[in-house]
Amino acid sequence: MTDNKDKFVFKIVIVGDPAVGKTSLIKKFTQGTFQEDYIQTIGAQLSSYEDEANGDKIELFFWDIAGQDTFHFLRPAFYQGSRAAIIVYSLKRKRSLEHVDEWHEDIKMYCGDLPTILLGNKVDLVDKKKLKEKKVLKLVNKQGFIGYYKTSAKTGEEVIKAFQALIKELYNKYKGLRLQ
Ligand code: G3D
Ligand code: MG
Repeated sequence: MTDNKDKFVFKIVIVGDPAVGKTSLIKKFTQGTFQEDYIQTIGAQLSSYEDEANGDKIELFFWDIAGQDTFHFLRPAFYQGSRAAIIVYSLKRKRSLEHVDEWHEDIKMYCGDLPTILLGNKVDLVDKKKLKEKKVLKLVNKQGFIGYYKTSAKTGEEVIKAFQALIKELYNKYKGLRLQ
């Protein structure tokens, strides 16, 4: 019998304003198999994670911005070769939501149309019943994000669910291409 199992390697970028919880979310998700490397020349923190779907291997590399100040010059290298993106804002900081559009523009400029999820992080610090979400839902719709989740890197709420949705989307997309 032939072994028809595939191996997929995906680069995923995680962007958003400083201190919204990008690094904490990656840590929370990749915990257990956590490995990290800091690529000083391009100011990125790299974490890897291994997953499986239908016996196929999926290897993920999360690229997280480390120094925000010098980031401007390093954008092309940071974004190059990404297959999906995660945009994070903080439910505690309104301004970080206003910048989501700009982060998305960046992604589109360097990578074209990537499967992207939006995370409203630090949900543990807010009263969910009091959140006004009309604006954000409109944005999700307009930008064509494949998902929107209110996460907490602290409690873990919705973290696995959000990341798994993105991984599933990627797997189905590339598995489909390979089967053609
Ligand atoms: P960044 O990578 O986007 O810059 P970090 O953000 O992951 O470094 O997080 C910034 C701060 O917010 C950290 O606190 C971190 O612990 C906190 N944080 C991140 N996510 C959450 C969350 O979901 N809930 C709560 N309550 N805090 C969160 P410090 O104090 O270390 O600066
Ligand atoms: Mg960080």
